Amino acid sequence: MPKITSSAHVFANSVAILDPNGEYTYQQLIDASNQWAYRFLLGATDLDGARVAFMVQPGFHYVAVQWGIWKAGGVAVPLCVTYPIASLQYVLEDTGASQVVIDTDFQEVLLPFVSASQLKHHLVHDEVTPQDMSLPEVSSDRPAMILYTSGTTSLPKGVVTTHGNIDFQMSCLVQAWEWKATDRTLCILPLHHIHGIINVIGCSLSVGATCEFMPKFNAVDVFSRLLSGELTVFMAVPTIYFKLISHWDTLSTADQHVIFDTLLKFRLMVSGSAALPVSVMEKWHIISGHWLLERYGMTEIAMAISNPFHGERRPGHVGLPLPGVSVRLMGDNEEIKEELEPGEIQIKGPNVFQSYWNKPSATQETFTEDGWFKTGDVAHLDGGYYKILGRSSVDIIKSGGYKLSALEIEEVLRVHPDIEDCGVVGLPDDEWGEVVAAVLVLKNAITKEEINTWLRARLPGYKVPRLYHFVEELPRNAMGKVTKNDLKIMFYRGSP
Ligand code: MCA
Ligand code: AMP
Repeated sequence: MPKITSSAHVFANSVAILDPNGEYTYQQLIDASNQWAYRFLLGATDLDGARVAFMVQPGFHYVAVQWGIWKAGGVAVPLCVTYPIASLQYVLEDTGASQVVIDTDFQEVLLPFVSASQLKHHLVHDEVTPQDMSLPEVSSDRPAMILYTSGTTSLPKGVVTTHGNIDFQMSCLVQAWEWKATDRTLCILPLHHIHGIINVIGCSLSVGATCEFMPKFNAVDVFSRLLSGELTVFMAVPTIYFKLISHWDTLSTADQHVIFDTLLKFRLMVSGSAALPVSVMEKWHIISGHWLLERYGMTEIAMAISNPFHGERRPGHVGLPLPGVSVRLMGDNEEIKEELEPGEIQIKGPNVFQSYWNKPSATQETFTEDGWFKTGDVAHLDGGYYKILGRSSVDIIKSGGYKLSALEIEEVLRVHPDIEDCGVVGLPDDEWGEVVAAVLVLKNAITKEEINTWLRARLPGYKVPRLYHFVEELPRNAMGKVTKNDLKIMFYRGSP
């Protein structure tokens, strides 16, 4: 059985979860996840790696379903709660999910497809008769989870991690950041990505701490929870810190003092998923007295590099390798880079994923012959601390902490009957890190609003371009390839 689910017995009577519906102990989590496991098993002894997808609001039921899938020997596939049906259908079909769990709020979007495709489905709030069965032994090398990540291919790839990967990813952070049973954290992140799943929920519940859920980010509500004086650990992406800072700027000096005094009592505040601007780190220090701990991760490896819990947290740097994780910087000519020389970050260790789902050649291409995972991120070492310098692909965009593929957005835009051709780029932005911008060649006149309405039925909101520029022809190099830097320049000159 996965370690996080078995260690829960030690903390049986402690509060595990607080969500908008109430407070739940670890014992309640154990009982509910056992019942989910029995429901998934449908009389079988082991799901043997069958994929179970779930579209469940962040909170107690989300965790109970996730643990239930793991206990039954299945592979958990969390679905993004803001995906339109086209994106949900892609994940369900790509994973070949055999069962789906649907929360009340998502029946309208998911149920018609699930019923039409005759997928076995469970509604979170269905009345079921409690059962008692034995559960399978699930070894640590078996797949546990598939998360979808965008990359340099047009369609997102499923990243398969094993129970062993997940156990290590959590225990490594528990050790590095000194998680304790007395901790209490607030989860405001989406639960189809590592940041929320491993760093926030996984770490807190693996040590017997309490995890509070706020299903939708809102600066006013987050400040009110931070000010409760009950929380000890907070984790977010830079965009969230930016939004909190913007709200703080509107408050009275008296309120700002109260915030400082309360936030100072936190044990740890972390930023990650995208580069933390030095200005945000400095402003947050003024607001809270904390130097944010910045760390570096990726869906395929979870966390790999982190500023220290004790010691210098260096602005603009992501820190040092985490315990048990090996990091090297590799040059174009297969030479390991020294201090201040840029190279690709490559990673080895028990944190590294098993494979891309059903994509053996993509899996093989992403590892070196001697087994290092190639991240595609470029960094240099500066006095022992890693500093991220950029990415090897212009087609990857980081916006609000989400990794987006320009190629995926282009593919969808090209399907539009009034669009002849297009090029998508990421433009630097103080709040979002980057914003998605599209240059379009039109066949017929169409407005930005019409394009966005059409796109929102096909892509989640965070992948939809914020800026458009219309041209007669896309700029190309001698090889006929669209020159993305020229596209970026069009926006700096101003969009019509
Ligand atoms: C939402 N909007 C965006 C984005 N997201 N615009 C540009 N880029 C985005 N990424 C737009 C919406 O479409 C909407 O526009 C408006 O912003 C408000 O939307 P809403 O959803 O209400 O935004 P929000 O709630 O303010 O969301 C901001 C957010 C969210 C909380 C920062 O983006 C978020 O939760 N980001 C975290 C992502 C994350 O966890 N990444 C981790 C993956 P309109 O009003 O026009 O409709 S990376 C990872 O896991 C690795 C391992 C790692 O290192 O951590
Ligand atoms: P994802 O695969 O969605 O998890 O995104 C992983 C990518 O986010 C990495 O490959 C980096 O490009 C980026 N990233 C994560 N943390 C940081 C950070 N602290 N600074 C800069 N980039 C980061």
